[in-house]
Amino acid sequence: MKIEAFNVRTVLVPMAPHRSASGVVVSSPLVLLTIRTANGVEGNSVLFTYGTAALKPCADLLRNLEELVKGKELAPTAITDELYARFRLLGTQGLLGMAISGIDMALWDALARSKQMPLHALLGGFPRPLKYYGGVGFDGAFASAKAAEEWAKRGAKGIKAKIGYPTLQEDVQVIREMRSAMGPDIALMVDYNQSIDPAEARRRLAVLDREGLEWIEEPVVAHDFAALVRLAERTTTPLQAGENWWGPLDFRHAVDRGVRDLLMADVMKCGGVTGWMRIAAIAHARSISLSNHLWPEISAQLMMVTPTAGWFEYADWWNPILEEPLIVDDKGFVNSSGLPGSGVQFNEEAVERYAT
Ligand code: SMN
Ligand code: MG
Repeated sequence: MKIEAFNVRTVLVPMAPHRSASGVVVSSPLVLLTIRTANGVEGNSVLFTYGTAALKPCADLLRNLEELVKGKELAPTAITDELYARFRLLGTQGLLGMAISGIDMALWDALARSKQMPLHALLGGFPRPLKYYGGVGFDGAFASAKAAEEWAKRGAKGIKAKIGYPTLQEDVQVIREMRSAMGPDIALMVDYNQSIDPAEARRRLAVLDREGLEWIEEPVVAHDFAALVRLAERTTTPLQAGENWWGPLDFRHAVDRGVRDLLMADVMKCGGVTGWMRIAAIAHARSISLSNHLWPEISAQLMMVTPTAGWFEYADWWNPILEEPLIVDDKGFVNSSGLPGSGVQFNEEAVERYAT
């Protein structure tokens, strides 16, 4: 089955502003990639550029990569490895890493659809329910508590707050008000989004350690593995990291360096399905829990075949452009839609409405 063409579109999906200590997302700028094969099977993927500045460059890059993939057999792993090898001189982080991951996701989607199987089944797994947590923005104690209460009402088993406020006292206040709004039985995670330096992190984490948190995420810049290891040595609460690492080699470097509490992979940065499966093997060999970062539909497929799968991060931001978004039950679990492929089927009317 040969690859025939790419179709690359861009949309801006409206959403309630989502703040973090490292910036605010006011709408989702998405590049939608569809790869068509010669016998008519298509595969889709979504790339999220965080802000609009990178939206068109990312789409252009994908269009320019089409000629390297067109005419090849639909063999996702082989094509992805070839693309990484082809760009050794330029480097495969940033937009290029996102583009290759997006191509990989769309190729795997097409392959699973061609076999009429959900992706998890193609990868050898069962459709099992995944325990999820919902996210709360960097909106201060009052709004964070309100949002936590809403997630709790929906049945979420965990809730993650953005922190990294100007003072430690504000971080603690957000945590305590959320805790009193959501009750004692739901897990509470916090995410600094890389916003403090190692010395400040040492000071803050020593205090947060007494708050009964499920994890503390990305306190310092994502690639400062040495600082993460030093912090983990002093902190009882597990540290979470990985959403900004660029593929299996970054994960290997982090784990080799001693970053070993909890891992989180972002399927658009880590090399798509191909990268994820290799990272899942690293996590498995070390008995480290692996979670997803966003990309709910395809990540659910991958978490179902991840031996050390941990908490599932759920978000509904991109639901407006999907035909069948992931199903969330009121018991705190997400379930696969059972669609063939990765679960990413575009709602064409919505795509037209939000086109840029
Ligand atoms: C995150 C970052 C930016 C946008 C959405 C979510 C994040 C997370 O760090 O862990 O969910
Ligand atoms: Mg995060």
